[in-house]
Amino acid sequence: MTYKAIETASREEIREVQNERLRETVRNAYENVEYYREALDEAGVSPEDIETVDDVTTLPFTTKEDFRDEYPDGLFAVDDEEITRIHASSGTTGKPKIVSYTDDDLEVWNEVVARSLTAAGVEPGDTVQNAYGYGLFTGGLGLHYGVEELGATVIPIGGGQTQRQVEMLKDLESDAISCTPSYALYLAETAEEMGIDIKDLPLSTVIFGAEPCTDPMREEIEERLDVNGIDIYGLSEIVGPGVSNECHEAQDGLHIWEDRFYPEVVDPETGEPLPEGEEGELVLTTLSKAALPVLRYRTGDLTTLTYEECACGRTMVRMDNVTGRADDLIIVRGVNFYPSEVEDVVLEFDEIAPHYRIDLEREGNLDTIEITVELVEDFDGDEERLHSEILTRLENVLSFTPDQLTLAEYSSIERSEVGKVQRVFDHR
Ligand code: DLL
Repeated sequence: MTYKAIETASREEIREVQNERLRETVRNAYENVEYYREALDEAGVSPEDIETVDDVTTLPFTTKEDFRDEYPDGLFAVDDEEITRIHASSGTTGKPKIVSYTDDDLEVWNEVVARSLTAAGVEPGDTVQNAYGYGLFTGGLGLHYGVEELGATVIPIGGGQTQRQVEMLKDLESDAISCTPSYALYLAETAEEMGIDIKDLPLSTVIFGAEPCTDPMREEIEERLDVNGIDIYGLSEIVGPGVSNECHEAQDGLHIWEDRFYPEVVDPETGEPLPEGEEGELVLTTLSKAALPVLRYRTGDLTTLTYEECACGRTMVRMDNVTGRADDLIIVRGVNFYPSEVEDVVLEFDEIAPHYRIDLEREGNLDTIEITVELVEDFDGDEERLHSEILTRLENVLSFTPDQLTLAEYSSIERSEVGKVQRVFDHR
């Protein structure tokens, strides 16, 4: 089942819509945003040069630094009176990126979230407990209005209050919960401590996003909660949650709502567009945002695209789930790896809980790395043997030996009840 007919339209039809909306978006950006007027002039591109989406590659990139330089509203294309809502994405450093929406933009956003929920298997009449934080973060209100748009019931509980969340899940018999993947696991742990078997609840779907989640982590969520784990992706600069979503039918990549957001994958180093199927950095162009048109935004997220047919019948391109960002790459003593590689190893061991942290230090001129993992609650095996097994696995996967591997007690790694989990601590 789809929410909108366009989701199964022919590729030609989708392209027609994209062409027209791209032309309109570039015109809006050029005429109403000084930053874009200058950037396009500099690139020698005029809005009239843009005829089809093939011309998108002639446009300059927009980066998160551009958002910061133009703080707070230098990228807005409409007057204040036309703006209905503001959100912001904080990130870890520097000024927040401020984003804005007109009435029409909010309608589009609600619709793409309703499409996403439908893809996740949520139906009108279902109940969705929304455990994303409400406020400037786009997760809370984004999911909230999408659920309402779909005609389902939203429980706006927001982040935190985990025991309460468990009670509500039980008492209100929610069909789905939306939260970060790490929080889904924390919910399972909390339910267990409360003596409630979360698998017995009617909950059938976890719509997780806002953080990377490897396949083994998803399996862990599905198993621990006895649910379908469905990935939702998005970012504030483009709209918020609802840029793309997995379908429950295939659970094989996230359909990008590409009549609204035009995707490319580029080489993160050179910015050169990459062919279908090759991994690179996702670049997105909004196709119908009035308040904040964004041209070729460098998301920093690593993925691949496939236009192959999907079992669900949707014709919209799929992206691989994002397990890392270009800037997540950890470089220690000349060796490069992504945190997701550590996650894959952690999840291989039944004796280890699905929680870990990576600490990077500098001692003199030397970088060191400590990996901390957690034993499961009822561990009663041979710690030394386990330690050496995990170390060997890490060495094989990372091609170097972490300076320290600590097997910590169950529950000793801090859980994040609100917001996004932090697993890498760079003290250098
Ligand atoms: O995290 C929007 C969102 C809310 C998405 C709720 C899904 C659910 P930002 O705070 O602007 O917006 O952060 C965007 O988070 O560039 C990715 O690096 C990461 N991210 C978002 N969704 C996923 C996902 C929201 N499903 C940044 N998998 C993005 C991996 C994700 N990373």
